[in-house]
Amino acid sequence: MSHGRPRILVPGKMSKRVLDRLPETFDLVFVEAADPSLVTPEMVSDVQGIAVSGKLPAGFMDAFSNLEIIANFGVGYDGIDAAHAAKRGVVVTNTPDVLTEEVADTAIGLLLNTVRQLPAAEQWLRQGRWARDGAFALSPLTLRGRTVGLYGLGRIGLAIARRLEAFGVSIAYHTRTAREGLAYTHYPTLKDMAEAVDTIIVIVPGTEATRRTINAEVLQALGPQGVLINVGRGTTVDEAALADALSRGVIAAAGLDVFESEPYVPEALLALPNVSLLPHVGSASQATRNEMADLVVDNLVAWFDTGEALTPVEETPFKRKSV
Ligand code: NAP
Ligand code: 8YV
Repeated sequence: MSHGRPRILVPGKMSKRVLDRLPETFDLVFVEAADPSLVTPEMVSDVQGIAVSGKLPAGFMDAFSNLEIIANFGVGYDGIDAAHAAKRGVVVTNTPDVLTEEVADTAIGLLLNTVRQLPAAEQWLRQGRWARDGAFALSPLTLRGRTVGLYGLGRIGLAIARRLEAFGVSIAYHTRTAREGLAYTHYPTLKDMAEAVDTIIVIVPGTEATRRTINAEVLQALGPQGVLINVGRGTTVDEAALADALSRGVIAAAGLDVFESEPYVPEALLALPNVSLLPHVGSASQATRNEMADLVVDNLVAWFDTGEALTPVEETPFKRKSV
């Protein structure tokens, strides 16, 4: 260990603000990716913390003998094997709350883009077609009179629901546990909710339990006026089933900010006119990304200063052993 300052490893890409702030408190070391074959003998015992944006598999954690903390840039930590970290006594932190309102704003924007075809309308104008060919076609869909089912009603889901109230739509949700004190209808199963609503917004974490749960059966239940919005994780949607449903009119339209194999988007989805696509920009304003970056760094500083992380994930509610 050098200079008595904890050594933090950054595998792969990381926010510039995190990289600017970390050297105030820590010694830094970098590898191109979270690949155990890139770990040098010095890193094995020197590295006490990792700051990561993206994937960090169990095998990479196991390469370090004195690892204490993994600070994830993002509230979703599906890229990190948190159960394995828990077994090893390594704390994992994420960035809840600071991005909630931004992601909820994005979800509403994507919903309106999808239902009212606003990106296509702008293209019509930019391509000179308004002057040449006349008015853009009326949108077959409207938000008016819709019933929106939120798949997930946590921090971000609730912020989306609060915004939807102002739009005058009916609101329902599916989670494993009903939330008390809310007027929204709770459905204990996703299929039952899909049958009852005409719009689903996915905002659950990407876990084994949510994996490909938006499948052919659920899309069939959503129906021909159905709209699917996904701002959670791409793994929650069976993308082949979705492309098939969109191409055959099983549902009407979809708006997607997240994909199973980012940054790659299935050709079958790119080819469809009734999909609005965004490149995972839910939290992507400078202001919100700055707050996320600060929380990554502040978690590491708090851990080594006070022995407690600010926002540990539920699997790793640990305190530091030696402060
Ligand atoms: P959160 O507060 O933990 O909420 C998660 C919600 O999902 C809870 O209502 C939870 O309710 C529900 N849920 C979890 N597992 C479920 C299951 N198997 N079946 C049904 N419901 C389930 O998380 P959050 O802060 O709102 O963030 C949610 C997710 O959004 C993140 O994990 C991340 O993947 C995604 N996200 C995306 C972007 C973006 O840029 N597009 C940005 C930020 C976050 P129960 O536990 O009662 O089931
Ligand atoms: C980020 C996100 O884009 O917080 C999350 O879970 O999906 C987004 O805010 C991502 O984590 C940064 O790579």
